[in-house]
Amino acid sequence: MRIYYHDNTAEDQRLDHDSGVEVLPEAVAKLGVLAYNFSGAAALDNVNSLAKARGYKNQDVITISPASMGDVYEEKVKTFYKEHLHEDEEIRYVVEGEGFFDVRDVEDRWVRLQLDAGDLIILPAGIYHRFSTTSSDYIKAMRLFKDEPKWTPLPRPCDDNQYRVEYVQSITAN
Ligand code: KMT
Ligand code: NI
Repeated sequence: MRIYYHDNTAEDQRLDHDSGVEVLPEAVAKLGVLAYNFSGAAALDNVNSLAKARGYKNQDVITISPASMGDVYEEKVKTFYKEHLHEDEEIRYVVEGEGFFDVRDVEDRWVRLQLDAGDLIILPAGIYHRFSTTSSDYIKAMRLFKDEPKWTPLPRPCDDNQYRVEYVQSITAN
């Protein structure tokens, strides 16, 4: 996993957009974002233990690529890249391929987390974020959820949303 500030240029979202300024794991932890790497023989056991500990009983696997999605791929990729939040955690484990998760920091800058196979990310409820495939156009990811998936993306702005308000309080309190 690499973490850096996005360069904020508007070219193809699938490019690296690396500003050259690295962001430390501790800095993203302060945003409530948790990142892990589970690889090797025990990887799936580790993912399952984490899921269990957080009360996630269900999972599915999504493959995002032109081969698996056909004509709707381009459209889906654009949709994932629209800034939004959720009222629940978003947990993703990269099984194969790679992807970018961009999250807003306290100064509203985009922090980009480039995830590779074995990387797992937990985004807290209420954080503004977006997702993109990379120039490889391929990711296979496990999505963990409790009962019914609550993945409805609420587009920015939704600053008065209760989960947003609580999230902002949680990161400004420390
Ligand atoms: C999301 O919510 O943006 C996604 O699920 C993206 C695909 S999972 C790598
Ligand atoms: Ni999301």
